[in-house]
Amino acid sequence: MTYELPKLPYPYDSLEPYIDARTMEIHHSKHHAGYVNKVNAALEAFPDLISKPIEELLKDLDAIPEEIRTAVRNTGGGHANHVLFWENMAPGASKKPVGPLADAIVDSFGEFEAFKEKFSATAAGHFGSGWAWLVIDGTGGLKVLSTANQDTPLSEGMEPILTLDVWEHAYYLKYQNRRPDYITAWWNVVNWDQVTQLYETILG
Ligand code: MN3
Repeated sequence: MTYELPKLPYPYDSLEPYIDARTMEIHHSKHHAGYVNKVNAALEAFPDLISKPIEELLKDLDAIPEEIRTAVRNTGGGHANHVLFWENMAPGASKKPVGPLADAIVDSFGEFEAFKEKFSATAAGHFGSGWAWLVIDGTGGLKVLSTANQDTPLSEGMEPILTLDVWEHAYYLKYQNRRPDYITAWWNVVNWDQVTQLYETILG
């Protein structure tokens, strides 16, 4: 048993003009596929580990044998983070959360626009490669934060529901050094139906 690269739930060109088809194709079929291949290689001799969902391994990195812990953190994180990132987007999706998630965002950030500003500033201000996140923290509240490289909030006891890849490979072909323009464009393809559903599933 090995981890597999999931098919995208939409065609590579369907997030145009916000995210270009060439970037999507390389990002999914080369970068994400590379993480899947590498985490499979790292876990080849550990069938008891690879039989578990990748999220489960990332939630307890201390339980991973030391010789493969960094590989699982980096390449397993790379796999899990991209899975969420693809699911978080869709062409023509609803532009705002509704229901309990919409209420929780207002409770935590004051209003939806204030949340967007905080998330965008966090993504723009993150130094180097990494990810911006909206997470459910240990108390059930919402938080915005960023992580470096392929680190995931799962490893810190939090449940991510929305993420944005701010590695240069995610935007450089179209936006070059203009990461803030990529972030502004990305909001147009966030799939709030999926984020809302994930929020409700996690909080049960
Ligand atoms: Mn990426």
